[in-house]
Amino acid sequence: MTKRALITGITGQDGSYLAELLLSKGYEVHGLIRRASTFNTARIDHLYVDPHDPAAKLFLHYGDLSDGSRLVTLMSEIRPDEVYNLAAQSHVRVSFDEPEHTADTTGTGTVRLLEAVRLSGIATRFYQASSSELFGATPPPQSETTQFYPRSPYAAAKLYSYWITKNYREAYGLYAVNGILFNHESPRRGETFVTRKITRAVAAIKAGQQEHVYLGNIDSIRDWGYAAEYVEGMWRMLQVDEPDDYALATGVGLTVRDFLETAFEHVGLNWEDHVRFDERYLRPTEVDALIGDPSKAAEKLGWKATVDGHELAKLMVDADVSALENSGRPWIDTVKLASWGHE
Ligand code: NAP
Ligand code: F7E
Repeated sequence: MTKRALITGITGQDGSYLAELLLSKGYEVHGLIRRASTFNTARIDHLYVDPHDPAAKLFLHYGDLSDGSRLVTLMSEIRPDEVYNLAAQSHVRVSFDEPEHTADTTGTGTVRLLEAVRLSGIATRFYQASSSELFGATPPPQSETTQFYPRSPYAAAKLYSYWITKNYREAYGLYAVNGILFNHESPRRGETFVTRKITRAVAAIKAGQQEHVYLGNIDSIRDWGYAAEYVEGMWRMLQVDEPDDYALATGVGLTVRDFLETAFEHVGLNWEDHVRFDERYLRPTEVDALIGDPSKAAEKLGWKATVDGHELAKLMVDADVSALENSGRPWIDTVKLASWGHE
């Protein structure tokens, strides 16, 4: 029987890789997309097949996490076996500017979707995109049992989503899990997250199109992995018998400064010649260090990150350099990860 999945946030970085993964596994994939005045499907355009074609396996539906009745309708129409809730206002710095909107989508949006699942009465497995931002001020290493201490409106909204997911599991017996994912990046990463901002700047500086890039705090530490590997972990979380929560991470932390050094060196440049400070990129409260302990995922799911932060920096620089040279689109980098066995 063909399995059916619903992905919210399918137009985002993770949604696009997850859609690729599930299609490669033979799933029928349904994605929630927001109506916008310009197209917002660039990351998944390469997967699109006209729905009139009998071979079509990807179907897109307009909707929004702020619109609960639409979510109820979609759940009963699609009747998915698996729901992946990846949609969110996901930018930490922006959440300080738009705290209420962030609470509504990143927080309350989750309970709207969980209610739609519950009311549908369908035996759906539910994945919630939780975040290492939950740990915030608690020092590393961080794992599933580490105390949460959110440091932004984004993290506070994700904290609500984490607990409401757990509560629906305990209260209603839903198969609902939290994937507590540490930072994961790729050539498809949004352009205003620090890694992609850096790798795009490296490409532009190398091409002589700009001289400087302006950044905020470059002393913070993050555990950066490759997004294409992390969606495999999400899928594995929904394949085990009992629902549980898992952290996904590489286990290694780098400073933003380390990432800068590797990215600039990769094209023969010295980062110190090109990086300037701008206080507008500082956050009112910063998360100083996130380094995950992924041993539970390794033991129970057989999941392990294979790409480290340095490799990731080089891979992203290469994609942005080649995108600039060829006017290509960096998100069409259909991933070949032989180790996962889903070519
Ligand atoms: P992303 O690239 O920012 O994608 C976010 C997705 O959510 C986009 O498809 C966006 O649609 C959609 N969205 C935003 N608001 C929505 C709303 N109100 N209704 C419906 N859809 C909405 O994020 P990502 O990096 O792929 O991350 C996926 C999820 O994992 C997010 O929940 C994020 O918070 C979480 N997470 C990410 C990381 C990471 O390092 N990447 C780590 C931990 C957790 P548009 O394209 O229309 O804007
Ligand atoms: O910042 C510093 C910044 O915005 C990383 C999201 O996917 O991962 C992500 O959140 C670090 C921070 O990611 C700039 O202060 C310096 O210390 O790339 P980021 P994030 O805040 O870690 C978590 C796990 C999520 O869940 C989120 O959804 O870099 N930094 N200068 C900067 N950051 C940005 N964006 N821009 C700068 O100019």
